[in-house]
Amino acid sequence: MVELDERTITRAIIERFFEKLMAGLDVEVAIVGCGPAGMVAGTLLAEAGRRVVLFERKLSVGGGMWGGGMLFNEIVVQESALHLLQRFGIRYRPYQDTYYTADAIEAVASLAKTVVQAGATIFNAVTVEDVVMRPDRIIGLVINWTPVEMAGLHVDPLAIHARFVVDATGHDTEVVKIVAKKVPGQIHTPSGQIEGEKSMWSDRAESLTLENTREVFPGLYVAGMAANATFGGPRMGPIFGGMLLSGEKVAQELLRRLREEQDARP
Ligand code: 48F
Repeated sequence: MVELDERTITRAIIERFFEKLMAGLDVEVAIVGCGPAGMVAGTLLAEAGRRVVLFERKLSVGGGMWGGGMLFNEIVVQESALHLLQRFGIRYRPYQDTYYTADAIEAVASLAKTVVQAGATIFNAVTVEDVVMRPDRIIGLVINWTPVEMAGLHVDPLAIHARFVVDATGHDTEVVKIVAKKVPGQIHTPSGQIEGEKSMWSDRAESLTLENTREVFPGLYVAGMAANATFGGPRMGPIFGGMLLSGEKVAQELLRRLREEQDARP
């Protein structure tokens, strides 16, 4: 019997974590936010063989999905997004017409398991506090430990590079806010500024989420609720099809862009 040694346990954690950190220094896609939109996007990109990292401010992934609606931990998904529930192995039940329900906990757990097993790396308890720009394109992210931010400690951050960044930070649309402040009037919305989220209108919000999932500044895409908050779409409440479909759309767009860049290289 080998006696367990605390130093070996510590070394194992440090070495394995540093492998992830080093591999995450230069990636093809960096996704900010591990809500449903970010985790779907991360999975589809990683499954296609792309180098992807996700940063999540909280210790737990899942964003606004855990609590269903008002802490009733069931989510509603419309028929058009059922293929994604199936792809992630999330069981669902028909309710009526186009409405289906799923257990919110099973949904988050399945998304989290699939994204990591697909090959994406999640860095949790890490906050994205700024972007790296050159000067007309986003080429990376500035990151720090969330506890540093929470404690208000004056500690310089670190940075990573990415060909593309996805703001999947939900209602807060944090990455776009940072960029909009740095280059006033220059983000690709009608006003050049963040349009801001409108009041609840589930039907319109779900279709607009997909329309609004696009590049908002060179190198920066928006997905999920951040897309509607950026382009002035309404909120939708605890129906999650739009979030899943938005993650799928941004992944497809980025796979196309990455392929185009590869083909253009001599
Ligand atoms: O809010 P969230 O779940 O975004 P989503 O994927 O889904 C929205 C729905 O949950 C719900 C809705 C649909 O009915 O409207 O709200 O668009 O997940 C966003 C994640 O981003 C993290 C945050 O902690 C959350 O888990 N996040 C936000 N800002 C940062 C961040 C940041 N600066 N750095 C890292 N993570």
